[in-house]
Amino acid sequence: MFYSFIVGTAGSGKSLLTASLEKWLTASDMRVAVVNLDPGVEDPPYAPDVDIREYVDYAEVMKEYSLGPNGALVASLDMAVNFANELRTEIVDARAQYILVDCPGQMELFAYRNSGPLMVTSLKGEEPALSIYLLDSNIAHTPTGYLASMLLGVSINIRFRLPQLSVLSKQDILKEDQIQEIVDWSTDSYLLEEALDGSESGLLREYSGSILRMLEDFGGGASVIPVSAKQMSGLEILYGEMQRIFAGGEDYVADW
Ligand SMILES: Nc1nc2c(ncn2[C@@H]2O[C@H](COP(=O)(O)OP(=O)(O)OP(=O)(O)O)[C@@H](O)[C@H]2O)c(=O)[nH]1
Ligand SMILES: [Mg+2]
Repeated sequence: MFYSFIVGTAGSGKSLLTASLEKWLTASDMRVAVVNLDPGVEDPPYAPDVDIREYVDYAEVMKEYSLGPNGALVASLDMAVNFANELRTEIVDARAQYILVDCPGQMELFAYRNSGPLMVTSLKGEEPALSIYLLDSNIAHTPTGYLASMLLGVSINIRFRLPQLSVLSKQDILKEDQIQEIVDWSTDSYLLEEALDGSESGLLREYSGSILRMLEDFGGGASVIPVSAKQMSGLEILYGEMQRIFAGGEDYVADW
């Protein structure tokens, strides 16, 4: 069993990528199980094999504890951790090769609360796992947007302690040369420095430079993988990278 946790900012395309990846893997004769970990989702674009909504009622939590949407999500996840064993049993019973886990929209809450990483650890057990971190093309097409997205990716990496792939989601909304530019930023920090020079100045430019160097120290340099879940493009390359990690047992996590 290979676990892939799909994470990214709200609306970055996690659920649709989960659906498209399931389709792609199934069409390639692989057995896939999809896990919905988002208590608040109403109508995901796939039929979940395992669903957190069977264990916690987000609307009920919101009402009973008089919480807003984010507070209710936090509370629902905290409660759901009590059912991690049941979820895990369901996943194992699905007898799939690939387990795709669609994570909650408010990834910040999911990753920063203890319940998020605890859930990840409980679900995967000792099985090989990775996270697929989505950088939304809507945000990552500017140098500072790209930098901020990568920074968030590092936060996730620190918390999940899993090998991590960075995916540029919704590539279909960008032009070919824009996509190439972002891919180049990911593999050559000098080009990102240049782009920052062209778009920022003063203190903001200085801070951006510091963040960039920090990212480099953290072990940047792996290319982002452009995909479009809408057009089903880039999935073959994403799969190749997943395979490389699963087969090679590579560890992308910094040695703390
Ligand atoms: N153009 C384009 N739009 C996309 C793509 N993937 C997702 N979207 C759109 O982006 C919006 C959000 O997609 P979701 O898959 O729900 O994103 P999410 O990250 O699961 O969202 P939350 O769970 O609410 O955080 C929807 O309107 C999708 O149709 C894509 O590859 N291309
Ligand atoms: Mg979603």
